[in-house]
Amino acid sequence: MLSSPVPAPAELATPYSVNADQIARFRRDGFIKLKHVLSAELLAHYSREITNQVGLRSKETLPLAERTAYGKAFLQVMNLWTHSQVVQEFVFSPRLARIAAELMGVRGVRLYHDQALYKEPGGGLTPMHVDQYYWPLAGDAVCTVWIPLQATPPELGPLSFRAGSQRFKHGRELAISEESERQLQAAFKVSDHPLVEEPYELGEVSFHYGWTFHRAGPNNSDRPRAVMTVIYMDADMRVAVPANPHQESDLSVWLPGLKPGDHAASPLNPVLYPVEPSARPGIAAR
Ligand SMILES: O=C(O)CCC(=O)C(=O)O
Repeated sequence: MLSSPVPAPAELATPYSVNADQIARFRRDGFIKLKHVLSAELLAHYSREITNQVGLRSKETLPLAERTAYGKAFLQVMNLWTHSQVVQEFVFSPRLARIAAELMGVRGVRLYHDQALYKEPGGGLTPMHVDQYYWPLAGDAVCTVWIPLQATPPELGPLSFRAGSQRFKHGRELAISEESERQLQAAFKVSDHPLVEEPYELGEVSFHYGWTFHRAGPNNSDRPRAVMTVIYMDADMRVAVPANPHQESDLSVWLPGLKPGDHAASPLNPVLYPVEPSARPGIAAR
């Protein structure tokens, strides 16, 4: 097992202050971008291990040209924390989990799952979608932190959002596909949810609700767009009746052993804030 050669866990535990205005903007717009959340040194350290794990665990074998729109968008590798204690330190960061809890206004958050999303050079756009289409969760207090592991200018495909669209009901039933992009582009042309599409500085991250519509442009550069994400849910979240086959699959994989109505608290869903002793890095990764 690798151990961390830098005192990174201290930075990952230090609180980052979100003020009342930022909390209000997150709840109004359904997302927020926050600068200077993580240092360049810390990102460089964890990025090495995350990239290593993506290389080891990505199951993608097809050339870009032969993949679906979803497959062209990124290499997707999930729950890396269960494979690497170094990644576990990063994913279990109390600094990040506390921001999620404060933005959503819940007393604590659990992990739903993590995922690395690497958009390869020449990789396609990420079609517009909402994440909660995929999640069998009975509540809206779910959000994702999107953490670019390098500065992300427009040509790398930064994440963009439709402001306020967490209240937009049309298109929630669409899976990530060329069709979701086409239908939602048309729907948002006649809505008042402006597209917020901006680069990310190194150290800047965003948080978005599970119901906020978002997309990302293609990677028109010659280097990968490396991104790590962590999905947080209200620590009191309950499991919903799965609404589609994706949710049935998510229930068995990310909430193993649970059924509709249960507390969403399987061994894969530790409380990350407030920090529980069992959620501290140092427990054996599987
Ligand atoms: O990274 C991307 O291209 C898409 C990310 C996304 O959809 C998400 O994190 O919810």
